[in-house]
Amino acid sequence: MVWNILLAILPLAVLANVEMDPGNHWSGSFQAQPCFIISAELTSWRLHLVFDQPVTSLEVWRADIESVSDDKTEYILTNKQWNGVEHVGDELCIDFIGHGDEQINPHITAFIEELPDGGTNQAVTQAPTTTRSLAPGETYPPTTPTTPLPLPSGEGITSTMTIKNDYGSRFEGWIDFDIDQEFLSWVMKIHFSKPVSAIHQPTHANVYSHNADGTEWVLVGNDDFLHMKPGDHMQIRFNADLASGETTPVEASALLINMGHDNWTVACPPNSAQSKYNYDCVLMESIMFYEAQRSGKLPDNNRIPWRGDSALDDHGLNGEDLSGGWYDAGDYVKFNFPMAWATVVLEWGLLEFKDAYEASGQLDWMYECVKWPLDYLLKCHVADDVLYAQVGDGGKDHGSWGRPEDMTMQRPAFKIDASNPGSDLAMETAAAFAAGSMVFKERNATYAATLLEHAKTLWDFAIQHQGKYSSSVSAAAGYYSSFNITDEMCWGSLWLYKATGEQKYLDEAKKWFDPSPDWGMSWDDVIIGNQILMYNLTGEELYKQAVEGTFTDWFPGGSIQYSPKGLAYRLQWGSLRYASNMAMSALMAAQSGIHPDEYRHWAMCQIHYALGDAGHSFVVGFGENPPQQPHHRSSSCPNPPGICNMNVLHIDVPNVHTLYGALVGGPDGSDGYKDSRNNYVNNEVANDYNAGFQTAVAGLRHLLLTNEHPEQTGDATCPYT
Ligand SMILES: *[C@@H]1O[C@H](CO)[C@@H](O)[C@H](O)[C@H]1NC(C)=O
Ligand SMILES: *[C@@H]1O[C@H](CO)[C@@H](O)[C@H](O)[C@H]1NC(C)=O
Ligand SMILES: *[C@@H]1O[C@H](CO)[C@@H](O)[C@H](O)[C@H]1NC(C)=O
Ligand SMILES: *[C@@H]1O[C@H](CO)[C@@H](O)[C@H](O)[C@H]1NC(C)=O
Ligand SMILES: [Ca+2]
Repeated sequence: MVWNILLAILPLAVLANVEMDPGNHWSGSFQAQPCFIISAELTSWRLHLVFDQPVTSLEVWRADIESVSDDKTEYILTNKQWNGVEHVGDELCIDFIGHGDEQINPHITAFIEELPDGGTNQAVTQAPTTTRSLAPGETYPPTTPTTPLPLPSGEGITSTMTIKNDYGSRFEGWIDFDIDQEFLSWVMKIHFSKPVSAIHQPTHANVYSHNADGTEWVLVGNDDFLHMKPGDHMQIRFNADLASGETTPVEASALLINMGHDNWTVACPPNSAQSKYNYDCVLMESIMFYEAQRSGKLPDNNRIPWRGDSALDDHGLNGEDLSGGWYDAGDYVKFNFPMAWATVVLEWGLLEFKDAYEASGQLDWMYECVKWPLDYLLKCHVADDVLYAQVGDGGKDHGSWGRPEDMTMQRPAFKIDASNPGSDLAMETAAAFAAGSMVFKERNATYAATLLEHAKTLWDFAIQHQGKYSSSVSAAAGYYSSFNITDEMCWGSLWLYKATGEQKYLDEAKKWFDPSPDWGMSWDDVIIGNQILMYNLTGEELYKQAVEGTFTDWFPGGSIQYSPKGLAYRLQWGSLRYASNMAMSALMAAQSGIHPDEYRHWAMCQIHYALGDAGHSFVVGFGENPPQQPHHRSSSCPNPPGICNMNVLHIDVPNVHTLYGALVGGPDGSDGYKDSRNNYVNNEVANDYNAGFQTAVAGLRHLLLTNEHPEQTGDATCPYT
């Protein structure tokens, strides 16, 4: 059912009026969605809904109900934690369902206290529309295509229709279901004994499609019964017209199909090396995690059955094609800074530990893994000194929950250029290209040459126009604000030097080199990476001392806190990411002969903590008792066309699809961890979380091949002391 919303405002009116079309309500209930264009910066808000008749209860998901007037004509809603901050120009839409004691169709006025004049409404300039504007990221089925799309045939619950009112050529039917399993979103197939030409206003559902003769109809459940448990009962009521010339009696049988099940599983390759953890499996799954993050047109060999093409229309300010790349984390913004960083770190692993990818059977997949972001980053480099930095708006994106394939929100693109520089981003991207040119040198020389060419021009751009990208791209500042360009200036130059051997790059790197102990390797901090590369490329003792200084600080006895079970705990947000990045760095340092036994042993313990040493796995789909509810939109969504919206975030059920290979954020400093989807501090996943982790696992796999793994050479006891 599409429902109409009519939004009107008088020229001098101070309130946004939201009027309901009579088609938008059913017995005792109605739906509405006021939308506001934000005209002042907000950090929190209170939304008033004023009705001209009592509304006995209200269901709302994107706000909390703070208070209700005694006569139930005014509700005050307050923001959720995640949508309190709204910027000028943002659109804020709040869906709700109201219930009354009887037939109800109220006139509604909505205003936000903090906005001048209560807020004006974007839709005021539009004529009344026949479809409601969707909440960002939310989708509704198209209007009744005549050929039903293929649906998962799966078993379901069957029932038959009872005719409650018989009008001859028209009837009111009720269908009851006793729920015997946990449902997350559903579709219903109804088979009528005579052709039906229309179904009107089904309760709790929308008409999705029907076959040509009108004997098979498909309804898609709406929010009302999104989540059901064994013992629940659901009744669907609707009016239907029989095809012309037909009259009752008519019978119908119905099948209710749970869209919240996905039986897809991936089998691990055998643990041929017989190590404590099956690294081959982790490598395979981690690469699959990156495949699940893909934006754009998916290739024919896509291995993630629940992902499809998405965001094909991503484009730059002059229409440049910016489709492709990876979605950042549990969301759908493409943040190039961490994306480029993750690409370099994965490439570094492929360069250094290629034998590991080969032995695990993942080498071809790994080349495709790094080529995916490289192809996108090349598209972003539209001119020598113009580089796109981001596609998508963090505020809009994070305020919605749904599938990327269904996204309807605007996805603006942001760039850096000579007058709005970003040397950190340009250098990180140059590093990704330079490392990529080495990765692809033998496999595809043309591609490698293209990458190197772009690396060089970006490096020039970064040198000539210095500045922080997040000062130029405010859209990125709230999410991936850059602290300091110094380290990326060195890092980009070192990768250019490694790729070309040209002295000018090494000279430049030395200007920016920082020998102090690194806070912790991450998308914004590559100081330890510089120390390792600098030592490896020059062999000079002072750089080795810098590496040692960093690890002295990180090893037990240094300044880093350790959890009781031995995790080097840097920060609450993504604790495993810092530990894994430093483990990766320690393995790289060991490759250059810096305390190989100790560094490898320490690194192994950090990685094994994530793989299961802490009592369970922190890698989705891997090992013992892994996370089931990563904070990740696409894997949490029911199968289409089942609805997926913000409610899914808060329902305590496992993600519908297994996000194989994703490393979740990790525990707190006392090894505490809660596997909950709305726990984005400990249970989000991200491209940058997996990169150092995957490279470290490749490093450990490499060591097994060269007989240098701690399990082979000596002490493999964890925690490391
Ligand atoms: C999926 O799994 C459920 C529960 O384990 C099972 O009943 C059903 O037959 C499976 N469906 C398919 C299509 O394999
Ligand atoms: C090399 O890469 C380019 C760019 O992706 C591609 O078009 C071409 O087919 C590749 N060539 C080979 C031999 O794989
Ligand atoms: C950036 O880092 C360098 C050393 O790496 C330091 O000298 C400089 O003060 C830092 N700048 C800021 C703004 O923190
Ligand atoms: C640099 O790293 C390579 C491995 O990539 C290693 O073979 C070489 O010995 C290292 N050089 C130094 C000076 O550590
Ligand atoms: Ca930095």
